[in-house]
Amino acid sequence: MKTFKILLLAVLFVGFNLQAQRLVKTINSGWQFQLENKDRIETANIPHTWNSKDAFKEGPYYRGKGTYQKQLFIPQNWNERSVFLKFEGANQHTKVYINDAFIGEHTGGYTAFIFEISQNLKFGETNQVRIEVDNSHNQDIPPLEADFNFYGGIYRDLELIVTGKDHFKLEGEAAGTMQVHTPAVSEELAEVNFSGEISRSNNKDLILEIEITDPDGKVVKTLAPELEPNQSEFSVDFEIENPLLWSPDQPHLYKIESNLKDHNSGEILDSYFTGFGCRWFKADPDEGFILNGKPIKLIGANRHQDFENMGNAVPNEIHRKDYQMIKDMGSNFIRTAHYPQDSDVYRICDEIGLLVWTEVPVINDVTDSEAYHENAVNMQKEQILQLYNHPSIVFWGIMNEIFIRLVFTGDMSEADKNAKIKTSVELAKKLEAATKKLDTSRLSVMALHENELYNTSKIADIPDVIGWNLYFGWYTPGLENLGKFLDEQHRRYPERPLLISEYGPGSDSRIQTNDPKPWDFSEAYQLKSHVSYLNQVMERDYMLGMAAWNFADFGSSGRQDSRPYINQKGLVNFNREPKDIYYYYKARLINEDFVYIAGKNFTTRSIDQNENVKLKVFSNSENVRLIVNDSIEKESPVRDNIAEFELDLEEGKHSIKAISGKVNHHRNIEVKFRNNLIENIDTEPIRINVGSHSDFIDEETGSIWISDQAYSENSFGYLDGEVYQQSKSKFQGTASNIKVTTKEPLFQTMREGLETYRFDVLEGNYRITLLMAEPNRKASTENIYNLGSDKKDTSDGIRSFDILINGNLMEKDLNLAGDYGILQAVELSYEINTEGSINIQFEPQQGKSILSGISLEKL
Ligand code: GCB
Repeated sequence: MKTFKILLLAVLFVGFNLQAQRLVKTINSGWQFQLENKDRIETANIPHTWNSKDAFKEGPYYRGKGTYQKQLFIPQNWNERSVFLKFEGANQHTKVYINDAFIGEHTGGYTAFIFEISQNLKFGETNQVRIEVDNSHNQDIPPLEADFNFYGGIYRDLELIVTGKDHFKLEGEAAGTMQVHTPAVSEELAEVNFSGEISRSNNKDLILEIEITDPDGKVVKTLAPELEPNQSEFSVDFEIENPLLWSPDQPHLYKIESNLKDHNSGEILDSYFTGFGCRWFKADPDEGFILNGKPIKLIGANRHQDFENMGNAVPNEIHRKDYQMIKDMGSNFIRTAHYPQDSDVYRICDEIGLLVWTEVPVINDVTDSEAYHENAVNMQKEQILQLYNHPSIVFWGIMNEIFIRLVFTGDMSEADKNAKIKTSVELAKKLEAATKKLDTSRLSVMALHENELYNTSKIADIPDVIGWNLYFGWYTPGLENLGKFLDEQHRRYPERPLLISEYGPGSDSRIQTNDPKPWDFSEAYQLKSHVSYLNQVMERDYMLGMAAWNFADFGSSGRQDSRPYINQKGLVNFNREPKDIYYYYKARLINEDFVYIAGKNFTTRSIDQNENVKLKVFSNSENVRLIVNDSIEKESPVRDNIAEFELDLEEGKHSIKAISGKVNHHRNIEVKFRNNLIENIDTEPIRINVGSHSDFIDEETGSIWISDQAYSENSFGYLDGEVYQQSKSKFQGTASNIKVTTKEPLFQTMREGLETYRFDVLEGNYRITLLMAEPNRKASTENIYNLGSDKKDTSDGIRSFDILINGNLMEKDLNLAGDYGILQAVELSYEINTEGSINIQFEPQQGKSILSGISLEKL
């Protein structure tokens, strides 16, 4: 009984509070979800997408309509209040119905939107909410196409907001228009303006109370501007003396809390809360980015919002974790490519100190329709109004690589090209104008791909700042060409502030080598490329900075890299497990002592007996000391934050400790001599990544498929053939997904025209497994990101060969394409008995033989 009374009191108390303040609550759980034309109804919790799985399978992922339904009980006493439904984001066209009445719709997948639903609710009763979301391709809605997935669904929080009938305006451009401006900021004084709109229900006498707190939580100002009866807009100016400035190092945040009260009863009708910061900045074409009067090189990454197995429906904790990881890496800059992200993201960047470039998803291509242009401009308006108060945001992005589709469409007529260019330039001007109309305090920016058309069309003259997405050493040759390109742009356009908005190669933590090459997807090549880019940007004062592409691997259903359907340019994996490169950035950027022995996934080294073990240690001190097996000491100087070591190690396990400054890092590595692999075959099979200079580490079994080698006596290797290179492709091997395997890279690299592979083993019983896949993909690909892939390989590609082992015919006329299909993983195992060495022979009947891997196991 006593408990009951306490409960009742608690309920009454909460009830009273609800009456008195703005109530914001999520209604994420327990929706009945159904895809159009499907019978199945499932219970779904928001954040939700219907594409978290099918975007990672062969063929197009589902783009269409999904319906969410739910019964919602609305308390009786809300009939005196205003009730809103707020979507933080749903992709990409949304319609809302309450009790079967149409409430409203919204176009665009990346900004928030809000509907007042009070007039359609039954109070004290259960209401039926139905939401239809559609992610079908629509020529009038950006983005039209891109190298990321357009996962459909209500993938960000869904909220109910309840206010008094008189309230701060929420309807309209989503999330209201309460803005904090800082028109003039210096170390001595910040001039601040706070303005907003009030929706009034009748002629109630209202009071507005505003309280400003400083970063230490101390109230520094209280204001109570007079409100005339019927006054629906307000604007107050105030000053902060000696403001604590906002910067990535010291992200000082002030806060504003405002309450709207009934003059007669004193009841709070609505409340609004926002943070803001005091800082000033500019982009200088010669001196780079200047924040609060001091130059700051912007260094950081781009970030997509999806996550392994979740698609874009990620909880807020993941947003926080990502940005914290980016911050911990030493970054001060982030680009939320290619669209506005969850509202929490910007709050987090304000709090932890990251400067932000946020952009609208106008990417790759445009449509010359009024509706498309209007939707694009609306997205920019919504983005700016919704995010205006965040001090972290310094750039509003208006377009990304808008000519890439045009450049890569071979058969477009000159007239069509010119029309495309014209409409793109017009849209850029509209976006620029819309941006400046809403915000003159920030910089507009556009990201370009490496093509002269942006200059000749003059589209690059429109925004304040230009970001180049540059992939030298990847899509175009030569890492060292970066600096030349930048200098040339700077010379030709001396008034244009420049930054690098994207750079970086793909990498796969399963692929390890000491001899990195472009397009081998090794972590070593990723390191080489990032070091070179960092060096070239750091030595150019005029460069504002750089953002790596990408913080994390992300879903891209059209991609055929070494992990299918994933863009692998991340500094961390899709599940945020760091790659080595993440630690390199730490060494390069953070201020505290840092040391890291590279090669997290390269701990077994299969080398020749006379070869040294090559080790790289990332550090931010001048020297690194290495202690090997608790005794031997070595020291190396640090260059570009890397100390390199060559260790003469015996076969077996070794403990390595690197010491730099006050910190150390430990790693165990194991050395295996290739010459002894044959001798040790009793205990361990030999596995070879045929046709590759890299080791492949199988994540699932832990097995290592070592890089290929030429045959030498008492050892093993190929006698002939050559490394397979798909015509016109930059990829090592084939730039295609290999089906029915998780060891794609092993099958993608191969040796062609091989006639003999030999193992000088002792007599005994063995199992030989041959791995192969037919790489000749005749179907053309339309995907511009699989650049240089074998688009026009029309050769009939027939290949058939016999396989003999020690003279015994194992396969007759093996035709991989015919027998298994192209790009299909094929494993063939044979048990044999031998008196001495093993000769595997490939006798071509038609075309050339092909081989991707061999394992040899003693039985
Ligand atoms: C770009 C695009 C980005 C792609 C990236 C890539 O330039 O802006 O969306 O993901 O290249 O990896 O090709």
